[in-house]
Amino acid sequence: MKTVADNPLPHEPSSAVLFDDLLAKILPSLNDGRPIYVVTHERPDGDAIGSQTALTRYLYNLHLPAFALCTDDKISETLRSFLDNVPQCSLSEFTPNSHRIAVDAGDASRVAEALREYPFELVIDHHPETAAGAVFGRYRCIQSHQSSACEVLTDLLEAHAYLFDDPIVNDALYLGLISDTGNFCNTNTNAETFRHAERLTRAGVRPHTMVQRLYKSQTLQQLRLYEIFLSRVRLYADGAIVFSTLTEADYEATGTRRTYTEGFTSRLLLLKTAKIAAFIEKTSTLVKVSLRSVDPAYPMNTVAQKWGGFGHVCAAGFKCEPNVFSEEELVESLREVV
Ligand SMILES: [Mn+2]
Repeated sequence: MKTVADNPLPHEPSSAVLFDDLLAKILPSLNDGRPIYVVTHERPDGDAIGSQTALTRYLYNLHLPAFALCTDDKISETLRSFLDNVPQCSLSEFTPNSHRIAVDAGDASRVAEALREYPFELVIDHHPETAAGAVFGRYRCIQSHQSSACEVLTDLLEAHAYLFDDPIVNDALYLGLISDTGNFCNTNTNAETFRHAERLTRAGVRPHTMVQRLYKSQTLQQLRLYEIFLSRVRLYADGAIVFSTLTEADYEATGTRRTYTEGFTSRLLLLKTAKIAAFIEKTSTLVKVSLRSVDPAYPMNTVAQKWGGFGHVCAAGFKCEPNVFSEEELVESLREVV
């Protein structure tokens, strides 16, 4: 029987909540007229926008004043096309006299800085639990064995008798599934993932249309950026470790933005010899590294942790200041696990 972690306030009793009862338990308390903000992580990906859109729309359908609180406006046009189906508001419109729910973001450091001081009532995530995460949110619905926040959310909605009758909710849930599983190719893809995909497909989601919408949307500028990305490929450990780098100047030269690099890291793993891929993005103030591996035998989260980052076994990352980053040290850390 799945349960949900409960972090009661000091004056409130703790009450174990069964996963299947979570929405029934929490929805009445959200129905007091205050806005309900659904928040996701910064630099949101398909699962972040998918879970944010699906939950906001679901609450909206229940006539609750739910809004997707958009804290990072640099999202791709494709993801924007999903989000634009639900009521939204920006950080400048945020009021603390509200309810807050986080999706695909299990600890405070994942959400916008301006929101970290406010308590969240519900957290829905699939990232491995961290010490910082354990105290974030009253009800913590963390299912780290599941592929995506959208998969967790699909189960929650199904347990609450959602009839899968709203194409906007269904498409958004499917968006998260295909984004985080790399269209059912990554190691987090399993029978449960397909069961959820089947449920959504039977309800009317068109897999072909969704893939076209998500992946067949590249501009010439993006292809040019990818060309630069490929020209920078470097190999270590006999080709088992593949690196590439982009800088601010590359985005400027091609007229692109950092959001245009979705999926780049995984594509480095197409190389026959590749076991680990590292994508390094450099700006004058920040280095951001995305790590991917082909197999859980090469744990990327342990490497990311060394640098203050986190993530899943096969997909993790970290950020640091340029003066503390050393590519040689990163190569050494990766050699230890390959
Ligand atoms: Mn996710």
